[in-house]
Amino acid sequence: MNQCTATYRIYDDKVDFRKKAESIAIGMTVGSWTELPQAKRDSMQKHLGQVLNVDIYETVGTSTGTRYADITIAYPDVNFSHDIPALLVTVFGKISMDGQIKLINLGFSESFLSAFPGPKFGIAGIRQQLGVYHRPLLMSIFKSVIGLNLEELREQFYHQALGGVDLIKDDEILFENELTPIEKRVEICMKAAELASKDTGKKLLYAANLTGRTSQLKQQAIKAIDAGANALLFNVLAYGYDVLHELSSDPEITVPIAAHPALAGAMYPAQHYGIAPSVLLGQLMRLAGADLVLFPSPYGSVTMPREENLAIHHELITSNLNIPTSMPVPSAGIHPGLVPLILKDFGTDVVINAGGGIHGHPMGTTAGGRAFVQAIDAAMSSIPLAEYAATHPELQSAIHTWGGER
Ligand code: 1AE
Repeated sequence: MNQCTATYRIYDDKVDFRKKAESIAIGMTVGSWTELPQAKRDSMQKHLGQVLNVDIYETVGTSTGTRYADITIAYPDVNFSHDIPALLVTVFGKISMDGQIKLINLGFSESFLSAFPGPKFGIAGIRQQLGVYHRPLLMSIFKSVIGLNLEELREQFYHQALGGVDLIKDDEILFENELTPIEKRVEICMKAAELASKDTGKKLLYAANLTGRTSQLKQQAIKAIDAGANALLFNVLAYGYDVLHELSSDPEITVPIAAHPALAGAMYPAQHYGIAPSVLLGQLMRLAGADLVLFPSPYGSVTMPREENLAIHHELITSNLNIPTSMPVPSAGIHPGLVPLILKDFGTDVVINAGGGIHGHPMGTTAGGRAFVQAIDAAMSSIPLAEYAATHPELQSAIHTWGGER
C-alpha cells in the first residue's frame, strides 16, 4: 500500500506511548474507530493510519521532560492529495497543538514523490550555470540596501562582484519598491556583473528577491527573467512550501531558486514543539524544489546546533530521495576564518555565504570578497590560513578582524 510516514518525538512523564501512538494513527485518519459498526470499519480500513514503531526513552530519577518516545505512523496516500499542504495537515495538523510533540522526520511514498520534480537545477545545475565544478561556491549578500537608489545599488553590486564571488543575493528584506523595482535592479546589476567579469573572469548568479502578493509572483518572476535575472531568492516559509513548488515546477521559471529560511526560528528551536530543522529546511525545501537552501550555520551569529545542521545537509543531498539535490548554504556570521571548518563539515558541495563578513572587511567590500576567495584557495590546497595570509593581505586583514582558522 502507498503510504507516507511521519516520525514524532513526544515528551510526556506518564502517558502510555503505545496507546498514544494508536490514538494518533486513528485520530489523524479515520477519527473514532471502535465505536463504528463492523461494515463501516471494513470500508474505512484503507484509510486507517498504522503505528510502525514506538521507541521509548526514559531516564529514571531525572527532571520532568526527560521521558519521551519516537513514534512513527504510516498515513495511507489515499487520504490526501499529492501536495505539501495536504501532507502537513494530515501528519501534523491538529496534533501539532496537542502537548509536547515535535515532527522529526517524514517518509515519502513513490507515488507521493511522483508529484514533485524537485529542484530544477540543484547542485549539478548550479555548478553548470557557473562553470565551477570542484570547489565550494561563494555568495555575497547585499546589505543596508533599503532606501538606496539604482545607482547606489549598482555600486554595491559591482564591488561585491569584483571581489570574485560566484553568487550575489538580495537581502531578504528588500521588497518590491519604487526606487529599485525588480526588473530595473536586475538590469543594472547584470550589467555590473558583466563589467566585473572582465576583471574576475568569473560568471555570476544574481538572486533577486521575489516578493509581493502570491497572485503576482509568477508575473514578477517572469519580469525579472525577461530583464536578465539568472536566479531568484524566495522567502519560502512566509508564503508556504506549495508556492515554492508552484514556482519551481513552472516551465517558464527557468532560473535557480534560493530558499531563504526567514521565519524558521518560529518553528524549529523549541525542544518539545514544532518541526525539526532537517524536515523544515531539509526535506520539505528540497521536495518543494529549492535549488539552494540557506540555513543558520553552527558557527556564526544565528546559530543552530551542529548535529541539526548536519541533518539538514543530509536531507538536501541524500540519494534516498529520487529527486535532484539542493545546494546547502550554511549562513549568518560567516567570515573567512571559518572556511576550513565549513569544508570539513559540509564538503565542497556548499555555498559559503556572507554579508557582514564581506562588507565589514576593513579594506572594503571587494577586499572582503577576495579574502574569502583566498581562504577557499588555501583550504582547497590544504594550506593553513595563517600561512596563506602571510602573502595575501585581504585574508590577513580578515583574520585579524574576525579570527583565524578554528
Ligand atoms: C540565515 C540567513 C542569513 C542571512 O540571510 C544573512 O543576511 C546573513 O548575513 P550575515 O552574513 O550574518 O551578515
